[in-house]
Amino acid sequence: MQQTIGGMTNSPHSRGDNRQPLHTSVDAIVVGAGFGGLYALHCLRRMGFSAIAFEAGDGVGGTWYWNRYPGARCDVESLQYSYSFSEELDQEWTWSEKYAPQSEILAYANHVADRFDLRRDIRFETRVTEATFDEPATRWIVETDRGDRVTARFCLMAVGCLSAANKPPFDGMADFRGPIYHTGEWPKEGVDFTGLRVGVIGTGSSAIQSIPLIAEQAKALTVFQRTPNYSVPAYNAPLDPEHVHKVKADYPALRAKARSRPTGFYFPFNTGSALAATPEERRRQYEECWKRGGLPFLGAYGDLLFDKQANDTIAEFAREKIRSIVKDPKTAELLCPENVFGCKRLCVDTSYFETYNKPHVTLVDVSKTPIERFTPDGIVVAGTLYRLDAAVCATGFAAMTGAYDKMRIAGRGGLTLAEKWRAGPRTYLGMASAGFPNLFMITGPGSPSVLASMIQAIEQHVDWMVDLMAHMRDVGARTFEPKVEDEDQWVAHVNEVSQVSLRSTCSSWYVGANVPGRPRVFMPYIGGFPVYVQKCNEVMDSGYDGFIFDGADRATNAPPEVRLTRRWHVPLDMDVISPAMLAAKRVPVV
Ligand code: N01
Repeated sequence: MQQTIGGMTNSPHSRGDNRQPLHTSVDAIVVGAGFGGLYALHCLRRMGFSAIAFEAGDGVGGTWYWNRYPGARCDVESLQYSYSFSEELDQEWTWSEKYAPQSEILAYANHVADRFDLRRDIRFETRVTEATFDEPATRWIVETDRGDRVTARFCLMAVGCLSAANKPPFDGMADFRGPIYHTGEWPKEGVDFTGLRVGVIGTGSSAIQSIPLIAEQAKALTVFQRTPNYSVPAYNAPLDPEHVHKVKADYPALRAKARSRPTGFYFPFNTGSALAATPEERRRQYEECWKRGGLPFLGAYGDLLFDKQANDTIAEFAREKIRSIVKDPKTAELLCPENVFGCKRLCVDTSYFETYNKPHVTLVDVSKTPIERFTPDGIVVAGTLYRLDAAVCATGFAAMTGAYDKMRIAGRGGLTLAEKWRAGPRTYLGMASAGFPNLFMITGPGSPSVLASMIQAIEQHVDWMVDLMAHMRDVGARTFEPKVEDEDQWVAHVNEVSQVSLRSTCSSWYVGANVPGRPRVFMPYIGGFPVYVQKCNEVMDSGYDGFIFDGADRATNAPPEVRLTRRWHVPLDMDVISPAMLAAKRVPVV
């Protein structure tokens, strides 16, 4: 049985090495060695910058290192959920399933680290505690919990959007006799629930993926649900080698198509209106899309996330599916969400709703009577004790900004990022924040990030950032940072575009509503990936409009040399521009 610390099992990613603290200086420090950090190291090295990455885990992979819970897998098809920067890498790696499991994605991250020889620049089991901008020296001083003190001209935050676990402090947790796990910090050696009474708190993506597998092992499973979620079947299966061969025969074509889609990945998308279709046509379309499964179900019509009436039609269809699967009508009703379909991040499952037909699985509604407390023997809700041997908090993350909150980041005049972002994150293009010179945020708040395919979003950011660094070297600039007025305009624009989408209307982690006390601001940029990429290209081509350069000995407003960013200068696929993209381009939404 795991040891519990403060009521929550401390993830056993212990320190193996005894290295000496680093006291050195480099061109760039990268915080995190997930997909963002790995690609940043690769590009920095390619462009001749020296760099060191610090990583809290004892291996690479970030999200895919920490989220080892049963059933964890991607929900963007594997053939697209991968780096696109290397044609050789695309050709040599072969995914086994439509949606790869966590272990395979982690193996891929390790393969990338080895293939591009990235490990030698990573210091593992090391958490960055402070990053302070030394104004006279115009350098960042980065300190870690291992006593490292490294200075660098640039700091690239590759800390992830969903990496700071949300651990609600339920009363009595420390008294609970069994282990308490968090899905986002799953023990490396796995967990065997055989013969145990298990409780799962939460019904988001992590819970929906893990519940069916936990139920296969547990003697009894109790799920504590605050808000039901919509979920579409994954229809996961081994990949057909013929299909893989066809994709590999022209991988760049698939990558180009993906880049021009609002989500940054390719799937069939119908721009028509759900309301213009007859009820029979709609049903046919929904049934057809349901059979394809996964997130592309949301592409059934173009107005589903923009018109409440249109959304009602897909929401009712999804509720009917739940009622047709779950045999007990009371449980089925509890599992039926009432909110906007796709407002919270849509889940993708394998046998989630079917699991509630098993006699040893119980659903407990905690929407009106919250979890009261843990006792040594289990969890109490509305005066009833649910006896448990182990508990799983599938309670998500302090999204988008949580990982930044874990460090003390001090910019000009000692202002900390936490102070600056008290009322919500403020960035220009989701990449940089005024007052924090030479600090990049990979997939930061205000960029498409979680609303696009993450790996594509990471690559576009890193390419753009490293090109900016190379430009500064070209012109002899010491620092860059956004102008306050451009940042203000971008923050207002991100907010304005979000209002167009029904996604801004519910209590999701997109708006920080899942963690009490966080400001309620729609954090990712919802204008669509190509619109955003085009904006970044325009800013770059104009000589970095909206940024101030300091110390340049040559003109900084001349168009910079386009290096890594060349592959992002692609034409938009106008057929699939969504209403949010039209709003982003300030075209009336129809
Ligand atoms: O977290 P969540 P997640 N008492 O925030 C509940 C990505 N991801 O880890 O909805 C009781 O979605 C909370 O209830 P409510 C994906 O982007 C991707 O599941 O706030 N319950 C909710 O039910 C995803 O969206 C994959 O009312 C409490 C749950 O805990 C994101 O990560 C797989 C509570 C948290 O759900 C986050 O997903 C997994 C409390 N005090 C994750 N506090 C893929 O498929 C919270 N909850 C790729």
